[in-house]
Amino acid sequence: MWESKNIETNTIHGGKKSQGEHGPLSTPIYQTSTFVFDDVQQGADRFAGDAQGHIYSRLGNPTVDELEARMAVLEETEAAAAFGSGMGAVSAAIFALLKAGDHLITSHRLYGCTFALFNHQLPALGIQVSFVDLADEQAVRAAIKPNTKVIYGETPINPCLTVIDLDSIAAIGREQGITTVMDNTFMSPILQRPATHGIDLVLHSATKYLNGHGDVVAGILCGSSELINHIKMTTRKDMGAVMSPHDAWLVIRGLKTLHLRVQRHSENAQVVAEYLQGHGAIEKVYYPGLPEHPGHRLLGRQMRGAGGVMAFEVKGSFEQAVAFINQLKMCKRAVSLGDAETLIQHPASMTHSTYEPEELAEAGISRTLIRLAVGLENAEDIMADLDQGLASIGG
Ligand code: 4LM
Repeated sequence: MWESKNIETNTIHGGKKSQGEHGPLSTPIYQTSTFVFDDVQQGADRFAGDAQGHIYSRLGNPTVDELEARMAVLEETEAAAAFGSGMGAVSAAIFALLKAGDHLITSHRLYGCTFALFNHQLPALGIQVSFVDLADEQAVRAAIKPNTKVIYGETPINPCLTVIDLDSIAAIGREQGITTVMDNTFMSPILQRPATHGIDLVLHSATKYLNGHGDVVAGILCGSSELINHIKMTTRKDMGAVMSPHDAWLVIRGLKTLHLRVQRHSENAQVVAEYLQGHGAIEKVYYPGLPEHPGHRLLGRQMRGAGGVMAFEVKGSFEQAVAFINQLKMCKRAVSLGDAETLIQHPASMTHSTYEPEELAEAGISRTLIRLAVGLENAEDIMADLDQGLASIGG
């Protein structure tokens, strides 16, 4: 295995193993459910953990192993575990770390399904949850109880791009013996590596930037070998949200261009955010690349760029916001983000429809809020499409 001090090189070579007698450049897809034992003893030794070697693809697969090794290099952690979706990774982490009677501190600002898991499923299983502003260190400290086991956040947060200070959350976790988990989906390891700030577990919806081509649903967790092995041998093995070898291969392929794609997504988004901010039909733009955004101060310290996602509010009614989205010709009306195509969606009725109206208000998601995941097209074309859409509603 070969590793560089430069992440651009590591997206291509980091964690890559030599591939047997034929020496293929591309990682082989081990499209197999099970692995053959020489004899019963060998099988028994593998099950007992006394011998190396694969058993069954829910427990591990060479193509998936390679993606995990590559992600561990990129996130600068000892190990990684791959899952069949980002939510598979969230639930595997949470159920491995929390049991009935334990307490979770999180934010009321989260991706909609993560919020639904924390707000509905966990309390039903006897796990206590406090929703606080994770950007407010005093609020986090005040929420800690003797049974607090996990602090879970996203940064920047979906969809309003609130930025959480990683150093502050990691310090609280270390000091209080609480495991910290951070969803790094919006940044990718190109722009932010939470483990280097002391966060214990880094999470990705690999569906997004890591894969980058809109053709896979996948998730990743990165952390210490101890934590990752625990998750692999408990919730991943027994709940079974595993990644398929073919999907792992597609994500590995995506990683090779991650640094180029993320750089272009960020450059395009900066231009588009500035354009929208200067447009008379726009009420407000939420993007950490704009100096007015409260998270802007953490650019450079924890983020190497502001990423490709922004949200904005149009002036006027909900109906006008909807008419604008419907008027777009090139930008695609779709949830998800991190793809080559610019994607636009309405959080209150789509990604965050799991929130009740008062919960939406608390999370800062108005009915006129629109999320834009800027793609890799020429920024002029993206702005021209937005421009004709805004003109159609009188902007
Ligand atoms: C979306 N998001 O926003 P899977 N963490 C974050 C996410 O944005 C998502 C997940 C986890 C969107 C999906 C429709 C910050 C998903 C969950 O979708 O399970 O891979 O990831 O548009």
